[in-house]
Amino acid sequence: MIQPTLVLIKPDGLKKSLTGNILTRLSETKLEIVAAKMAKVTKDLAVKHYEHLKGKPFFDELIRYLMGELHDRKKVLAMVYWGEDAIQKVRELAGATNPEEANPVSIRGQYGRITTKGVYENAIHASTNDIEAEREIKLWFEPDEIILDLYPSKKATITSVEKRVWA
Ligand code: DAT
Ligand code: MG
Repeated sequence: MIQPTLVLIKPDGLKKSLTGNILTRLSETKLEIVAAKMAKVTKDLAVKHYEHLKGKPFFDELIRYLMGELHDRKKVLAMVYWGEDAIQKVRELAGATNPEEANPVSIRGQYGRITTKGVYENAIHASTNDIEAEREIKLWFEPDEIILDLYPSKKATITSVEKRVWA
């Protein structure tokens, strides 16, 4: 099945200069990158991204981790990979959630660690299924930031929106 998946290189991956290595590993999949940007992660975005983990003992620390507060890198590299079995291919390369249980040659097995506060710092996020991928892609990207029309979109006239423009 041809499908998209959301990939994030999380702040620990950026801080450890792993971007190139991780992108090289992901290129083994021969999937296409159809969207990419460096994104500042607000608390609201981090909480929405990990909303399925609300209530877990590590939740607050996980939000701080995704916001870059543990790594002095307040950003993530957000990308949409697209192609045949994209979700499973990227998950396989990423490895298990717990870096200690991940295959040692997977990205998380190679680069992940468990912090003293108990959060799995595992360098990369990858969607687990189609429903999650759609929710996450729509959370991180606007339709015009993606090269393909992945999901139905509509034209909207937005008035009185305040935003920064070049001075
Ligand atoms: P995944 O990122 O493999 O999809 P998830 O969605 O269950 O896993 O969890 C999101 C992140 O939360 C995960 O990448 C690391 C952290 N995490 C999950 N379970 C954890 C646990 N039991 N202890 C510490 N951190 C955990
Ligand atoms: Mg997940």
